[in-house]
Amino acid sequence: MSENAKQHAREACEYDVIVVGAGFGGLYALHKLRSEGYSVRVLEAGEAIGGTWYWNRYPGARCDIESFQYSYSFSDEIQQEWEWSELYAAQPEILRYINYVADKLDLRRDIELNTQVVAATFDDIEKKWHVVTRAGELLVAPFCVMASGCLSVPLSLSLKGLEAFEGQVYRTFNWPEGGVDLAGKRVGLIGTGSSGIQATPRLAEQADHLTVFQRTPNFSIPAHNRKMEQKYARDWKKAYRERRLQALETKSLILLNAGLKPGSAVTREERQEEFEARWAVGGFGFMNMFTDISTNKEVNDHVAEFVRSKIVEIVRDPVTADKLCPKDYPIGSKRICVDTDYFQTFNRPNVKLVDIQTDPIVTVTPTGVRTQSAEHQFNVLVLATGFDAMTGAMLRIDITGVGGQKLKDKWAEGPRTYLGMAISGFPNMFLITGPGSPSVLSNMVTAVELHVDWIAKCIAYLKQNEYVAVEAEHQAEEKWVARVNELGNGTLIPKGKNSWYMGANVPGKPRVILPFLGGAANYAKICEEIANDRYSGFRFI
Ligand code: NA7
Repeated sequence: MSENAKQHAREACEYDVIVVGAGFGGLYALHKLRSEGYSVRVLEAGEAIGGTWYWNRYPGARCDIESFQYSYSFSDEIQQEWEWSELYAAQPEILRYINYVADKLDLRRDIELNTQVVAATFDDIEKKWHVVTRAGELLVAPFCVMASGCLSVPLSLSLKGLEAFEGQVYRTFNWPEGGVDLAGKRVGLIGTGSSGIQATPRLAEQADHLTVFQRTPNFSIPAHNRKMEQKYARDWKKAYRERRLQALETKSLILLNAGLKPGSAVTREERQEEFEARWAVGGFGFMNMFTDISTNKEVNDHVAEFVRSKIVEIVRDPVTADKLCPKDYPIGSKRICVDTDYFQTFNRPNVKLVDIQTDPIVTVTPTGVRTQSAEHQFNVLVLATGFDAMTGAMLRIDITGVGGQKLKDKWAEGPRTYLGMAISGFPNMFLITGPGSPSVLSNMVTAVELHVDWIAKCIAYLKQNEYVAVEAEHQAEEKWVARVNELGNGTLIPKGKNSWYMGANVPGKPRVILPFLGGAANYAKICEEIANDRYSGFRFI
């Protein structure tokens, strides 16, 4: 460390823990670690708290896990007090909930907004992280908790001609607060992932005309969202404790009435009946009806065929219906979508689908988009083109570990973590829902609680034993990475098309399986066993 840096460090603000990000993960980390007596500072790039739910305020933004489950479980008072108005809450309601929690737990006093972390360097002599913000502020702490999100770095789409477009360009990731008046406007939407699929029906209602540019059609299951029924809410609140415990036993940390049989063990007719029943209920339960949908190609093909038959049934124009049918990748290998009236929207007279696989975009023009075969005129372009998932937020910070090792070098061939929570060579840095953990394949709110609780316990163990640092061992990390790859390769996920699960949506990003596919309940047990085994695979200093 240079003399200059040492001088800065002396002037810096010192805390026990620095938390990066004030979304679900960072807020719970603050609450938990502060209640254990540590001084905690949360640094948040946005001008308000909420993370994903602060930024993604596009029309139609909504959670696709039921809100009774996609909410904190650590406080019974909170889960009893808060009232959800719909089965699947929309973004404004989730953001209100997050703010209510922050106020109730008096979290704001330890959060610095408008504070983007640009660098973090481990001082191996002091055993402390030196964290630098964009404004040049330096904060020092022995522990760093990275709650920077899995889908928080949007892809900057390099579309030829975009800068010359004379209308407005909006990104779903950063939709203007207060909304956009689309009345009388011709809108072009690029991207048909979850964001595009949720936005499509709302944009179509508001705009004069909507053109959806689709590169890869997506599988989407109807949400069948509805206003919260009193009885449903009462039942949940009464049974909350046991239902939360049951959810912890599932592979996604979500109660989805998961089927216990493999699809391969029943006849095609029985499967068909189950497909219909699950489609009628809607949501992610559809993908959990059989145990082998993500591993057995024949079963997977059958499920995919059923969803295509539904698309063809819903969409009246057979050419559009055919374009909307995903045909060349397994269902579930790309993140499945849950929608409200997505396919139905293509029956509206003011909505058009352009398949850019067969009719590619040539350029954006000042007045619209030119594809190979046509000129499309727009006043507004909406980009819903996705994120640098799971590693983007870590890698945009200049993170330096022991011996000057850069995280971006260490992860050049793909992320390497132990349990998705720790990185060898980067002591005292913890990741919340990092790559190598089930993370995005599970209920993220429960997943962050599990990680934060584990981290708090690990720090307590370190303190009790008078250590100053904890680090994943290289060997343990190697074995974990191999296990994550092996589990992933045993599924159909690597066959996904441009899937962000594999980093395949980002040009030049290494193609590796990012989440742990062994199931979240199994994963939680492994983490617990490791903790009980005096943190095997970790080295304490
Ligand atoms: P996604 O799911 O990554 O979707 C991005 C969409 O944008 C997808 O349809 C992409 O097509 C499309 N895309 C990306 N780049 C381009 C270019 N260059 N040209 C045309 N189309 C493009 O992101 P979302 O925001 O919808 O959802 C992210 C997660 O948030 C979601 O999974 C939930 O967990 C919540 P592609 O499929 O790559 O061909």
